[in-house]
Amino acid sequence: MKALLIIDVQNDFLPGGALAVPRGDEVINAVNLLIPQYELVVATQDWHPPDHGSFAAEHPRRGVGDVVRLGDLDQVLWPTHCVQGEHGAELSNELNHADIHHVVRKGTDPTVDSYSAFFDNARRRSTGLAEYLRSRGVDEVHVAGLATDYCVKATALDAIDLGFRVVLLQHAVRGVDLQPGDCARAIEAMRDAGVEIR
Ligand code: VGL
Ligand code: ZN
Repeated sequence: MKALLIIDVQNDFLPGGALAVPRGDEVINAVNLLIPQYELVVATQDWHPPDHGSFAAEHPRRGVGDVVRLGDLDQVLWPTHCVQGEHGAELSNELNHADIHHVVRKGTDPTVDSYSAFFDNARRRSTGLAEYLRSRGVDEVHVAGLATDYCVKATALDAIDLGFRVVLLQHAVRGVDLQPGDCARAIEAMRDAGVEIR
């Protein structure tokens, strides 16, 4: 049984948002066309407290794109985005919400970022998504959404580690490309790990 994972199609990652992914809006129509092809559809929401440690505003003398230490991990600093309860954190209202069965929220701990839908970046806590999927007989996940080089990549790699078959739906993802080539490298890393690029 396969499930569709729709990663972070939230206002702040779309044009006009705080952390707009270039051409991020192009995934909306692609995802809406995919949804009816799946019996189980899960969406994720990046869901940060206002003082999240990934926000440049929390680090005096540092700016967006700088890398700092957060806990024991390297952390890219982002503009303030996807703050819990704010418009930027809402799933796009152009998405077909009626057929999304479950929503996973991540990034709630201010001391660690959480790119993957399964675990925080330090792997201290699970979101419960793997258990949710397994309890419904899911053995294959198809990944779409934003951003290819961050949350999509982390989710696909964790899904492989957790033993799922994983397909990246290339036409339905877009990435940040902070450094040119990041998205291409992310796709190669997913392919090398055993993700089917489709
Ligand atoms: C994401 C950067 C910061 C993502 C989330 O959804 O890929 N990227 N927070
Ligand atoms: Zn975030």
